[in-house]
Amino acid sequence: MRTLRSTLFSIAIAACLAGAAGATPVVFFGEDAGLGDHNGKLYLHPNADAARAEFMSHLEGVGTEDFEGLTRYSAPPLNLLFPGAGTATVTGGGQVMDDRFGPSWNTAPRPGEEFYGRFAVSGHQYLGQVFAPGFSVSFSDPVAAFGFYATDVGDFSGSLSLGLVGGESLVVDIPHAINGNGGSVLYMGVIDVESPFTSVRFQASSGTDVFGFDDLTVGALDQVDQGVPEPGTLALVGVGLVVLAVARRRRRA
Ligand SMILES: [Ca+2]
Ligand SMILES: [Ca+2]
Ligand SMILES: [Ca+2]
Repeated sequence: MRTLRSTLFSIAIAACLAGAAGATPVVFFGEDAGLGDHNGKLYLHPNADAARAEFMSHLEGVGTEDFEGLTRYSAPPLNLLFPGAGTATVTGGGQVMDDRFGPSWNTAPRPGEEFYGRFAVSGHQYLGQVFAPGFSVSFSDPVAAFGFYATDVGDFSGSLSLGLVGGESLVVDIPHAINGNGGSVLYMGVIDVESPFTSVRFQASSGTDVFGFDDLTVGALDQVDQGVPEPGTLALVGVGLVVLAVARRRRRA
């Protein structure tokens, strides 16, 4: 109990400091538990979809990369175009996968349309075989919004977080399950109108997890509406999310 209380206290202090610095991004997050590796693709993921819908409701005219138009097995660096926000370069590991097939070194068809818990959320193609820490995206111009679906995050110990680089660089916790079922689906979106960022970089506390990503959305500052909650409210929402994550991790422990 002592640990939880001091953790919450630290979080509250951190939230206040973040609020004072005016650099708190708005975070939209939802996660649906997977069926386990080798048990097929999770087609219904209402929590993740709800987070995406809320994130997208604050954006207008943004582009989303669904990986359907890219050549199967092409690998980073990948150059992507996001209308109204410029170009983006994906670097790091992974390859464009089709979930009806395995990766380039094992192209046998996958009847369950999942490969060790990873699959496309839209269509059949996605950025797969991404090993921790994940990948980085650098933008041609500063952006204020970034969102993505990820599959198979957290079926090992270790947590994944997202660094926003440029402006006021900071790391945003991704409150995903730890040691959960393989094949989970999560959505996370961040909007930071006060501190647009020039790149995002995933960071992992452990190197054993492998992920899939799909439907990357990027928004410039002028594509974000003015209805985004004030940072004060946000700090509270952030505390709520972290408290939930802490409680969940404690339950698992
Ligand atoms: Ca896709
Ligand atoms: Ca897995
Ligand atoms: Ca995984």
